Amino acid sequence: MSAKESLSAGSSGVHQVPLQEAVPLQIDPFSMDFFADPHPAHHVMREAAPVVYFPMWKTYGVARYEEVHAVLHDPQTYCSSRGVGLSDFAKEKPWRPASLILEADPPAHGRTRAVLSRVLSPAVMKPLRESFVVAADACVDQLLQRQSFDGIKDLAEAFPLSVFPDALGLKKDGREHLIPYAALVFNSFGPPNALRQRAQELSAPHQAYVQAQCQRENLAEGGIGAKIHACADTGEITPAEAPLLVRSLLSAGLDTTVYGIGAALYCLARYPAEWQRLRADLSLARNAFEEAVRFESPVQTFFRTTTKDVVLGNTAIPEGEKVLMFLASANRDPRRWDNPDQFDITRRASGHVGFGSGIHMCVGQLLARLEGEVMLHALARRVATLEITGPVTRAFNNTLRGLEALPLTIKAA
Ligand code: 8QM
Repeated sequence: MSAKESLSAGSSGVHQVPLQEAVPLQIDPFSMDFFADPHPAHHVMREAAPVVYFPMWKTYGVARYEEVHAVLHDPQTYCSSRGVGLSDFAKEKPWRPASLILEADPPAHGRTRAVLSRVLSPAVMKPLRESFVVAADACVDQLLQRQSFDGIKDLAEAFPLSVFPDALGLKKDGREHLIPYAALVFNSFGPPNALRQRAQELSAPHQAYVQAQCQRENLAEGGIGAKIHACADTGEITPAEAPLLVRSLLSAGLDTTVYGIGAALYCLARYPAEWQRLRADLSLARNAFEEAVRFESPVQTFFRTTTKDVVLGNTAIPEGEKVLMFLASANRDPRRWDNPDQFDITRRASGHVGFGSGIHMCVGQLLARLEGEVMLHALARRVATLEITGPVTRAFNNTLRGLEALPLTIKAA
């Protein structure tokens, strides 16, 4: 029996399905051309095979919903503790101390996850809603006065910046570091290309800011940051772990919602019929945001590392290999979705992997959805038309997909 056949035989030795090869692709999924329009390449990857290979970066890849979902739901085989970027922590020192939640596996992951899950729970979200509504209204009010503005800077960034740092309990000083720090984090999941290298070169002041703001004395009483530190008093986490868990929220909690709200705005501006459906039924705001996350997938990719030889999609992957999950491609896989390239705010968007899936699924998803829902609700209530009135420019990042600028003109309802 050949090595291939014996691998596919499984423990029972009954099924003798010959294994496929991971199809090598010359595509660079971290190139500017790819980022400019990833959808044709996603299609090529999905059609090529269930598992593909990128010789350029020595990584396997999965672009169909089924395999992405399977990898996300088997954390024992596809681990996170060796990093969820291209760098393998078993071979390379991480660029910053590893995240205690993102870059951890069970059982260690369960303890830190429980802490962040509690400080971002429905009970904590409930009192935040009212202040978020006030902030969203104020933001929309001000934009209605101006009529023409940048949907990214003046809305997608301005709104989360007006609510998230306060919810965390951050000092007013130095908040301008938050978005550049997040851009650094997300570029750093990628390969050592120009985007990653440039971000790393400019990183020192952003890292110093974040490091300091994670300390207990810099976090306001009553905020989410203080709630994390309080868990060190009960012994659930150590005092040394608390700042690192605050760092996770500073890394993942702001830019992601900026990109998510930016995605929703870009979708609603491009699809006026969907915008009018939202205006006619404000209760669609939450699902409209969800559909925008599916449609644009602000977080495009993540890696896992195999902990053993494994067969996935009838393809053998050896131990110690990186597997790149194309979340954005899974979110538009026609094997899973009807009319995947259609933005439909009434679609059953649940099941998309824009927030991940399984044990690592976004722990801040309630906060993200709250921000998205409240902003879309405020817009749809007050704004009659939403028009793109200038050049749309793209932001380039190894992990995040979104816009640099979105010139908009709005008219009051
Ligand atoms: C991405 O530092 C962290 O724990 C962390 C960083 C980035 C993310 C998540 C967690 C997925 C949003």
